[in-house]
Formats: sequence, C-alpha cells, structure tokens
Amino acid sequence: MTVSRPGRAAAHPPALPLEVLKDLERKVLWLATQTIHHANHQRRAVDGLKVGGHQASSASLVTIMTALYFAVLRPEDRVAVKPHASPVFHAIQYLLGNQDLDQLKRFRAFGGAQSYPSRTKDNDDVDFSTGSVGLGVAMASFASLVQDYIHAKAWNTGWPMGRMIALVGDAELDEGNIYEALLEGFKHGLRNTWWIIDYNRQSLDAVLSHLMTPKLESLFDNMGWRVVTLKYGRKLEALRGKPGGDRILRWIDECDNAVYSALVFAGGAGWRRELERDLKGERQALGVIGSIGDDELAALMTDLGGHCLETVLDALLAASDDRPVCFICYTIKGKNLPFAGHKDNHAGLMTPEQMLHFKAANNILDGEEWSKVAGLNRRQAELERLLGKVAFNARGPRRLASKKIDLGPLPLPPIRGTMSTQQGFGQILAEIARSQSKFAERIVTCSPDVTVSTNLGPWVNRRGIFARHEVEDVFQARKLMSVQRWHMGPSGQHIELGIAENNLFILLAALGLSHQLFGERLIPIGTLYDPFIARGLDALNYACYQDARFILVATPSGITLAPEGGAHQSISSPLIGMAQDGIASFEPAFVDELAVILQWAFDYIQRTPATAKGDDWLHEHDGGSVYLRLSTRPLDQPMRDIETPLRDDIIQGGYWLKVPAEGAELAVAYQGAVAEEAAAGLGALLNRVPGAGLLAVTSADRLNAGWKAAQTAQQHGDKKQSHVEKLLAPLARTARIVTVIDGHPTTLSWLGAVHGHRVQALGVEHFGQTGTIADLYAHYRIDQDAIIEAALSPVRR
Ligand SMILES: Cc1ncc(C[n+]2csc(CCOP(=O)(O)OP(=O)(O)O)c2C)c(N)n1
Ligand SMILES: [Mg+2]
Repeated sequence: MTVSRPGRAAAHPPALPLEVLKDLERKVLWLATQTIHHANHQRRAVDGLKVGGHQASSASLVTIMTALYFAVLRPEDRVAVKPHASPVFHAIQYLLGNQDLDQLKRFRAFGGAQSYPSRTKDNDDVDFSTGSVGLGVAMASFASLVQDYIHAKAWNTGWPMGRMIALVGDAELDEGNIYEALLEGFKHGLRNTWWIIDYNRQSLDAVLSHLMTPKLESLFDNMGWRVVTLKYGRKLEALRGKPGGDRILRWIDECDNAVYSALVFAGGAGWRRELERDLKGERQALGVIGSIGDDELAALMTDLGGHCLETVLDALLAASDDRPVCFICYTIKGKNLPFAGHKDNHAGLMTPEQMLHFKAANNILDGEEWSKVAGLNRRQAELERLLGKVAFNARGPRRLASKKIDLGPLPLPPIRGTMSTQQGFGQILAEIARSQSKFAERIVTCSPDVTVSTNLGPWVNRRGIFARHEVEDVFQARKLMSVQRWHMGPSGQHIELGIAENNLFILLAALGLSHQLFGERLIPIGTLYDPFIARGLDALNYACYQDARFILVATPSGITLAPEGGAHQSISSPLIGMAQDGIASFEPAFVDELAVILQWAFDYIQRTPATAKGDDWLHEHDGGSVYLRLSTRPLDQPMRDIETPLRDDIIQGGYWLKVPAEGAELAVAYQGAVAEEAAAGLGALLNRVPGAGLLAVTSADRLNAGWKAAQTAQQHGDKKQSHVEKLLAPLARTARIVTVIDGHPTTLSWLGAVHGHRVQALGVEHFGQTGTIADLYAHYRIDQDAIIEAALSPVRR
C-alpha cells in the first residue's frame, strides 16, 4: 500500500516565507472567528435565532487553507471548500482583496457572505458551492473529468490544467455519493484531483470511530489514489527515535478518538494525569513529559499534522504529478479556540468574554477587529506587498466565460405516423450527430447505464464514447455483429456512467459549468429514467443551485410505461419539475413540440444571467437548465407546420389544440402522453358541451411561473397578463376545466385558480399496478371515460 508520510522536500518553495504564512494563519483564524462572532451578535438580536456557530468547524481547516491559498494553489486550481469552513474562505479572500469587509460584517445576513460557499450568491470567486455534505467532494472529481474532456479535444489553449480539490469533513465520508464518485473516477482514470480530509474525528453529533482510519487508507489506495497521512506535526515527529519518544507516539496511535478529544479539551493538566497513569513505570517516556510544563505538553500532544504549517506545506507541495491524492490530515475541531476537542462544539460559539481574551491573545486593539495587519507586527504596505506575491491571486477572480454557440435550424427527422417523444428525441439527436456543425461538436451526452434504453444509441454510434485514450472495440475487431458501434477515445462525445444518478447530476453540474470553470462551453445532455430523478434529487438541486446549464431528458415516465411495472412509474416528477428552481420543465406530447422545445432549450441553457429585468417572468434573459419528461408511448403525430405564435405558445407552456368558443362552458387540459385520451374525451363531449376547448399544456411549470410572476406584477399596478390568463380568458366564468396528466393531479389543478374556474383534476396518486396502458389508465382514472365523467358530473355548490 502506498500510504506515505509527507515528504520533506518542497517541489516549489512558496513565494512567502514561513513566518509570513504563520502570521497569515493566525490572522485567518482571527478573522473567521470574528466573522462568526460578529454575525451571531448582530443577528441574534433580530429574530432570536442563534446563528450557526461553526467556529470549531472552521478552525480545524485554518492551517490547511492558509497553506493552500497563500502558498500552494495556482489560479487554474479549483476548490470545493467544506461547508462550515466558509468563514475561513471568506476571510482568505478578504485578505487577498477579493472580498469586501461589508460582506464579512454581514455574514449570514441578507445580501451578505453566505454561510456555505456559494457560486451564485457569494461575490468572492467561489469555485464550487457546498452545503449539502458529500456533493462538493464528488464535484471536484467530476470537474476533473470535464477538464480532461476539454483538453482531450485540444480546445483549451489559454488556460492550463489545474488540480480539482475538495476540502472534506471527515463525517462527510459517511455520504454514499462519495463512494459512487470514487468508483466512477477510478473507471475514468481520474487524475489531478485531491481530496484533503479534515480528519478531526468529529461529526455534528459525535466523535467518530477510530476503526475507520485504516479502512480509509486502504480504500483510497485500492482505488489507485496516493494516500498521504499527515498524522503528526513537527514537534511530535521530533520525538521519533528519541528515548521515550516512540512510546508517546504509540500511545497517541492507540488512543481512542473520544479519549483524545476529551483530553484536548481538558488541556495540559489533563494530558499529564492520563499519560502518567498509562505510562506508569516507563521512565523514559515519563521523562519527556516531566521535562515540560502543562502548556507545552498540551501544545505537543495536539501537534497534529493538519495544524503544522510546515508539515502541510511539505505534503501539498510534494504532490506534483497528476495522480489523485487523498490527504488524511489529522486535525482538532476548534483548534486554538476554547472549546477545542469538545464533542459538543459543532455549533459552539465563543462567549463575549472568551472573544475578548482571544482578541488580547492576538494583540488586537479595540476598533482593529477587521484590520488585516493588527497584531502581526507588520506595516500595511508590507503586508500588501507580500500578498501581491500570492500565486493563486495572480490572475484575479477566475470566473471564465465562453461565447454562445449558435445552433442554426435544428436538423429534424421526418415527423409523421406514430412516434413517441422518446423516439423523437433519439432521432433528433441522431440528425444532429450527422450534421457537421460546430454546435454538434459541443454537445456532450451522459447517462447512468441507460444510454440505449433512453434512445441515445444512434447518437453514440456516430459520436462515440469519451475516453482519454483510444480503446479497441473488441466486438468490431473480431468482426462480431453488434448494433452498438461505439468507438471509444478522446474524440468521443458521450460519457458513459455506471448506474448512479447522483453521479449523473454532479457530472451535469460540472459539464454545465465548463464555460466558467475552463473557459469552454459545452452543451450537456443527460438521460435517465424519470422515476430515478428522485434518486439523485439533492444532486440535481445542487447542480441547479450552482447555475450549471444542461438538458435533462427523463424517459420513460409515468404509468404509461405500463408493462415496465409499478417500480419504474413516476408520479411526483412533474411537481419536482415545477418546484425545482433553476430548471424549466416540459412534457410535450408530440415530437414537433419536442423539436420546438429543444431548439429553444439549446439557446436557453446558454443565456448569461444579466441584471434581472422586472418582467423577466420566465427567466428569458437569465436562462437556466431544462428538464424534458418524455414517454415511450407511440402517438399519432399531427400533420402541421409549427410557426410563430404557436412556437412561442409551446415555449410559454401551452396552446389550444382546439380553440374554445367564446363563453365555452368546458375545457379539457392535458399534459403529455394522455393527449390521445384528452382528445377522444373532448370529441365525445362536444355534442353535450358545444364549443368546449382542448388545451395542450407543454409546460405546467412555465405556465404557472408566468402566472405567479404576473400576479405579483399586477399587485404593483402592471396590467400585463400572463400566458395562461390569456389562454383561459375565453371560457365562461361558470366553465369547468378537466385536467388530466399521467402524474400527480396537482400539476394542473391550479389552473382553476387563474380565473376562478371549477376544476376536476385527474391524475395518478398511488403506486402503480402493472398492465397495459388501457388497464392502467382505466384503473387510475385518466382514460377517456374518466374525462367524460369528470366533465359531466353534477356540480356541487
Ligand atoms: C446532506 C447533509 N446532511 C446533513 C447536514 C448537516 N450537517 C452539517 S455539517 C455536518 C457534519 C459535519 O461533520 P464534518 O464533515 O466532519 O465536519 P466538521 O464540522 O467536523 O469539520 C452535518 C451532519 C448537511 N449539511 N448536509
Ligand atoms: Mg469532522
């Protein structure tokens, strides 16, 4: 096993001398602690809430982050910072001139610096958002894969390859998605990735089991990573080979995590009592302990690798090749603060008295709390000059940009006869694959082992699978017949993933930020089965939260996948599509609608957030990601040419497939694959309710969002109506709307609130049976009969 202790020789000596780095280390701890303290005392007065402490959680990463940002990182390196080290990150950026004091002072306040680093809300060049533990860690790996993808295509010439780094809380390692990413990374020959584990042996609630340590080392080693364990700092290392010294090191090695933590909290006298008891009769070891005072003993026993700047620097600077590295850095939660090591310290906050004491210890006078130099015995100009040498900051903020890529008219397959939207999607992508356009080159698809079953096969046949090196197609080389002729190599445009939806979404997050991270735009499309969105939902939310741009194609969906069985049927996904911020969801019934939506989506995902204009009701200026809920159900395709305004209506969320008469008493509104039942139901009703209309909803999400925004605008005197208000205007006040969807009925039931119409909402609310489409539609009451009954049932007032 290649578990190594950090080497001594630094590959590139840092630009700043060690004593300057030590000053900065102290300053960073002070500023981060002060930021949290200030926030708590400012905010608590407002609504009585205790603002998250996390002074302890921050403190454990101070040394490592000081070493990274001031000595090790280069501008092209990207970092996912452990959520609760956010104040440390903001403090460092403040020292580097990338963060305003006002933001620090308003930490966790409205418009101030965020509690967890946020790409979209913070203004100090956050590389990867974090907050939901585990996701940022995987993000570093997938960003590295995307970096490889860009470089394999030789696109990026002006921006060197960087290292993708995650600062990982040790309790984060309980999150399963980390291991999904670890396995996937191994398959793709992951490189240029560091996971730096803040091994403070504490989670939120508890002290972690010491049984985990050797397992971690072998686990990473097994996955081809170099493991570098930083257990002892220089003081403890100096005991090695000395009389009694090795015995003390062994004592620490054998010490239970909980006991060690308790002793850290207890301090020098506590250490002495415990050691004298355990080492009774061991003269040499007792001699070492006896020769120093309590404070020095405490400093010695807590001199862990992750808090020793020299040790950390040596380790990080020595990692100069591209092999992924897991640094296991032993640390103490709350190091150098009064609650260091206490198992309950996660939300701990220093009292005003403790802060006064800490301030005095840092030689900071009243009024100098936010000064960059106070207590450092240096002049401001000297500090600024030194900070000017920091390599990481040499290019200023590192948010890159890349121009929009024009698609031109979408090449389309013949759309006629009977087709499903899933089939249409596959054929449209196959047409794009055939084209020679620059746009087609920038599309990158990915799928968690459902490439074929989501109809991406023809695309992959033409565009190949991405691998950093050419891989022989064994079946083709042996002239064995296969429909899948999937060339694997650097030119490939499909990234094949194992079955792990978390990985899909985090990869989409990384691909969808490529323009900002690596300066090269990609058009990412990910496919999966609709029900399994739920499997990776937090990761999807994570991707959206970072404003990553991608198209998600989820198919098959609903109970319409009938004989596939109840386990694969999705009910809530239309509501997820509506409620998820940052993604516009659509569920077209017909392939020509899908074509219109795709053409629009390819542009929408490339729009740059501008200062939002007042009437940007549907984020038309800002853009976002797109979710398409598709189906395997073949439907007769309408013969029509879609022009404006129908095109616009489809994008805004709906249009009348049969326009209602003025004052009509009935409308049937449907979304998705139940179009056939809706049309048949309406047809059967027209005798009884002449003039009834058939509303095709292509996006309940966008219809609803437009309505909601219009309501707010109208409250402020705006007269403009939303699309859905205009659509439903012809109906009589007393009209009934029957809504039908293969999904949760709430998706469309709100339509009644637009003008106060009565709604009968049909949809699926319970776990699925298996059977034919007709069986299931009848059972769950979304068939033609159910629509007719809902339309004609007596009105109860
Ligand atoms: C997915 C998720 N679940 C729960 C939480 C709440 N939470 C925040 S930090 C934390 C544990 C932190 O432990 P560790 O990662 O070891 O960091 P430390 O505070 O020890 O530095 C938990 C459970 C979260 N942020 N994300
Ligand atoms: Mg921890």
